[in-house]
Amino acid sequence: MILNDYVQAHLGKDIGGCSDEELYAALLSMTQEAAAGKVSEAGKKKLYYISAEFLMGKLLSNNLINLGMYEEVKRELADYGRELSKIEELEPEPSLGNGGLGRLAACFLDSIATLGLNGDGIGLNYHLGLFKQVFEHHLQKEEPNPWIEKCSWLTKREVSYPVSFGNLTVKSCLYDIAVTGYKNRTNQLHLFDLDSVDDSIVADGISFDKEDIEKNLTLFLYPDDSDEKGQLLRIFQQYFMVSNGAQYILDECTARGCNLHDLDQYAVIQINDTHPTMVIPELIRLLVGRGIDMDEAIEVVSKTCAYTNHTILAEALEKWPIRYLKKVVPQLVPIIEILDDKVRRKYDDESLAIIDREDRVHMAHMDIHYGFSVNGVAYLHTEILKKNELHNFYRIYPDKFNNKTNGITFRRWLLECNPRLTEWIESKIGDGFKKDAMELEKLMAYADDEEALKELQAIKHLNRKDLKFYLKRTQGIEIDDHSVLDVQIKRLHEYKRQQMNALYIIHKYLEVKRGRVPDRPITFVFGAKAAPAYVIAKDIIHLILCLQELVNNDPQVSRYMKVLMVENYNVTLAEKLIPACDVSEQISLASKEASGTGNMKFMLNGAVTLGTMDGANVEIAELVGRDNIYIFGERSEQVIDHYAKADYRSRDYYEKVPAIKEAVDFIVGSELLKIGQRENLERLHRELLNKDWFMTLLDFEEYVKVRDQVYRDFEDRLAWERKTLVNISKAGYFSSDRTIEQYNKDIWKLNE
Ligand code: 26V
Repeated sequence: MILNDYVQAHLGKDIGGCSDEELYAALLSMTQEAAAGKVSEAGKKKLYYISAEFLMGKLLSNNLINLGMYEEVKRELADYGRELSKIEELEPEPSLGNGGLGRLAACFLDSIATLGLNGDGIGLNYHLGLFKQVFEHHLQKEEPNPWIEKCSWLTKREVSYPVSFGNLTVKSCLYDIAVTGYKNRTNQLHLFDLDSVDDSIVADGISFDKEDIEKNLTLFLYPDDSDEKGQLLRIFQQYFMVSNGAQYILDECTARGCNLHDLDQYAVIQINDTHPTMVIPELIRLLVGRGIDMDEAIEVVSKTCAYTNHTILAEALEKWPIRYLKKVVPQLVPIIEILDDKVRRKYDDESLAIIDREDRVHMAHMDIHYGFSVNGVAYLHTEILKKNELHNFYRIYPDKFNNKTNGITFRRWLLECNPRLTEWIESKIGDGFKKDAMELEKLMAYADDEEALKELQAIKHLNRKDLKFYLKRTQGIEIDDHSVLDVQIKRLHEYKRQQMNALYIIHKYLEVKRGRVPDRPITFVFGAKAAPAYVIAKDIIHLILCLQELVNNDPQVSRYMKVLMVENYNVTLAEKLIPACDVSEQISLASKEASGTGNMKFMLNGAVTLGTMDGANVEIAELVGRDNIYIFGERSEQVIDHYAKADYRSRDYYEKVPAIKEAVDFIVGSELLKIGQRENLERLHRELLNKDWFMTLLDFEEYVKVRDQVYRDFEDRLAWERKTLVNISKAGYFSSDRTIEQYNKDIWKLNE
């Protein structure tokens, strides 16, 4: 009776006498106490995973599962007629991330603790998160997303460091979130913050005085950087994160007996994308300040830092004008100049420079020269880095480059979000898969077992019903639980091609209007936030919301198809959508999606992928075989070739293929203009015709063909369920436990 005893002792009453709020607070402190009991200092060397984002998701159920208390707590609550899922709704989702990069960091923390490794996360405590998405007049509007409550997972620590920006010095504070491993140790996520930050300076959506650093520093993740003040603020944030991180690391390592000359034997720092890159010059600066000479400091730091690249999009490879750095972090500039100078002396190749001829500092270049490892996040991505994007670096440092295909934690993305499927798997192959995900392969024994396949189908249907009630309650939209559920959930970006999905919906709408109805109704679901300053991405949201209005309110059509864009897509929504989904849309332009991790979550929960040969889709296709995935579109080499030759003209496709012209022109046709804003729809139409940088129209015809085939195949229910089963049984490779074991073996070398 763990929970009942706990509330008796602390509140003097039993579960039945407590409100949901009291139970939530009790569960929170009870798990925190249990987690604290598993903190361990074991291990001389420690990993520090520095990241601007940690997209943690709600923590209550996750922690209960990892601490082995979940079943018992659920049972105890049920004895009193109470539900854990209702109590869980009281928990706000921490808003500390944007997309895949942040969710990956959260999965990694889970696996690091689960494998018993000595490793903490370092980031920032953004009070108002990324932003809360609300839909108004079919447009995305941004609002603050305050998520920190009195009763929370944050624990304030007695740690503070001075951080200097030119002539402004601030004193930080620190909050920790305990990271529980599955039946193993507890690690920490350290989130630095500033006491003086003031939420009340935010007015009118998410705008605020970008120059009031003491009040705005940790308000938002990725504040708008479309002007100079915004870019300076990003640099303030990045430096604040890494300076605190570096001071913390040096303090901890010294306390463990490190003499700083041997830092690399006590610490390894994983730099998650380029946002934390300034940790390199900052550590060098601190070491020199503690009496180590410059050359040695550079060498020590280079042996301690490793870099992960998460994208090949040029816009995301940060290049800061040196004059910005001079304003915000003048103390780093002479060090960066030395680092650049060393490179220039050694290599007569401008493309390798850290400070380019336009006086911009290439953060990724600093990571590659002054880190000991560079990794991509899926096989194809790493190959493209080596052959194309970072080829000149690969030539001089072939040994630094390595691949670490992403993974996801099965605790959250199977055990927690899909208890029905978990129980079914356990009934078939025992519970070994919970510790060793590769055991899921044993499910292949059921690939031709009609009974088992029908059970699997029934589970999906029950999950669908849960989703139906949830969406009705939270989004006010009714979905048909017998329809095919087709889902695209991810950051909104042109390269991910949500616009191609929308064009298909238009195409389908017009077909239904002409009397060609699908065998079974289809529910098209989207979930995506667009960066506040990304105009076309917001236009794509507008298009989808207008389509939702048009399709769902057309009685002739809505019996056959429905469109739903969920508001404020987040981890919690993903956990509801994924277990209920049939078709997983992974349709990025080949070569552009570094890996994708949503694709892995869908596969694990038995959805079948419709995708291009991009990112980790390539590895999924290899594992499940071509009968169990739907692939379309031009391959990455062809796409890279189109860019090199600049020979893609979207207008050619528009003019050549009538179905493309029809769908594209529908965007500015009278039906949608009645619902939406002319300006947004016309801009999107123009973009598709005149630019289409991510080649939507290139793959559209084949997309339609293959997607229609998907829906036809769905009607052979047993054959479809077999695909589902194959997907689940081959998903073991994508456990983040495997990924982390590889990071540790090849890069971190902890416990050696
Ligand atoms: C994106 C944005 C967009 C909003 C404005 C600020 C900002 C700053 C940085 C970025 C880069 C995001 C990088 C990212 O999330 N990459 C994703 O990383 C995943 C984990 O490795 C991977 O699965 C995805 O393919 C990749 O897109």
